[in-house]
Amino acid sequence: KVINFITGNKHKVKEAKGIFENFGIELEHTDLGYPEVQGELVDVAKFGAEYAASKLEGPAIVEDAGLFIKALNWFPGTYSSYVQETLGNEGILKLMNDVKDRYAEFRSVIGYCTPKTEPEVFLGAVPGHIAYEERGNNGFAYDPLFIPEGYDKTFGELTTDEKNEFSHRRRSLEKFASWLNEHAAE
Ligand code: ITT
Ligand code: NA
Repeated sequence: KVINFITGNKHKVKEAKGIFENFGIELEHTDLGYPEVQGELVDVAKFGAEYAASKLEGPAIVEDAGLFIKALNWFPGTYSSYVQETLGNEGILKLMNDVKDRYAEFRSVIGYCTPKTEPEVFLGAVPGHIAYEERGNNGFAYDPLFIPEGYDKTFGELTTDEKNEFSHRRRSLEKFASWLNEHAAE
């Protein structure tokens, strides 16, 4: 099976390719620049997938992801792209200065749609903590800040393969892959 992943983020493509190898799905990448409505991850993913499927005239997935920090009322959450480009990781660390409760989670929602069907969504999350400083050069964006539960390394210090074993993206894509293998007639 070949699935088209619509994203402007090449790091996501690399991770998704590694994950799909386990499920016999081949990934094609198209950077369509789909319009992103502001809102809940699920709604963004549904809208994006529907748009992509109709544009490409074929099955497509998109992903909307974000970092949700408990002590900041789950900020940056659905604003994660904008906040990464403006405040950046240094800005997040400043907001977390003196904050003891460092609980956070990464969330990923995959939206899947075909020209003939309604969009489906698949959710994945990974719990963890915000580090006190950026650590590691692997991964991207918020990875150097995020220490997954049960580890003492950040995602920035793990290899792509290690992150792919249990990341939010692994979890959402794995749900999608299982669903596809059960349902896909195309
Ligand atoms: P597309 O929407 O084109 O797929 P994007 O980079 O805008 O790419 P998102 O809106 O899903 O992706 O992500 C929101 C922000 O969270 C953005 O700054 C991402 O770089 C960041 N992000 C997403 N997944 C991440 C991960 O696994 N590790 C670190 N940062 C991540
Ligand atoms: Na985005």
